[in-house]
Amino acid sequence: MTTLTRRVGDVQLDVIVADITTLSVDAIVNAANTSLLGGGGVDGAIHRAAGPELVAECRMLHGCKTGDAKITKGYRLKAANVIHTVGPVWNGGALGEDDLLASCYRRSLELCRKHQLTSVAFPAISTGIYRFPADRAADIAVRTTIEMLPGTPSVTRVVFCCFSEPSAGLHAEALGRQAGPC
Ligand code: AR6
Repeated sequence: MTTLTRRVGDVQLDVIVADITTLSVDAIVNAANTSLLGGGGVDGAIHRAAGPELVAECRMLHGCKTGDAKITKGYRLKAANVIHTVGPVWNGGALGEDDLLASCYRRSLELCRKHQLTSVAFPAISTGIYRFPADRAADIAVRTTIEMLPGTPSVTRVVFCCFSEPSAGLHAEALGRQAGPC
């Protein structure tokens, strides 16, 4: 179900409620941990759906710093690639959490540019097990993505793939505010 679609220049931005492992896009983004060896939440779902080849490739990446991102193939997923990024654990907001979360979106979109990907889907990074406030995270996700679009010309579609209606509502509000009315 598409909750909201906006165009910014030539780029289509969608907010949907879906299981990100089902999407046919060039890359889905994984909210991973620094080991890149799997975990719970969306990370666990992506590894289950992609199959054991994914963790085998991840093992060769030797982890990932918080705020950074690394790319692998998608194996049994419909998505050809997985971009693994590590969001910050929320600790009250004074430890650079906002900048680190923005960096996840920035570094993921930089990988899209580097690999000439056209479509990418993000989950609401850090808003589950890492407890980042969902409204604040949605704002950062949408703002950082829109800021990055001019420097990411290969990308023509960005999906904010939410896992609940309230999460989609927050992304839709942020998109409505920041991309302007239809
Ligand atoms: N499709 C889309 N979104 C999902 C899915 C799914 N299949 N499953 C969960 N979400 P979380 P984090 C949403 O906890 O907070 C892992 O153990 C979920 O509702 O997956 O960044 C990692 O290994 C929430 O809105 O990631 C790390 O240790 C969002 O995805 C840690 O969790 C992110 O929730 C990362 O925590």
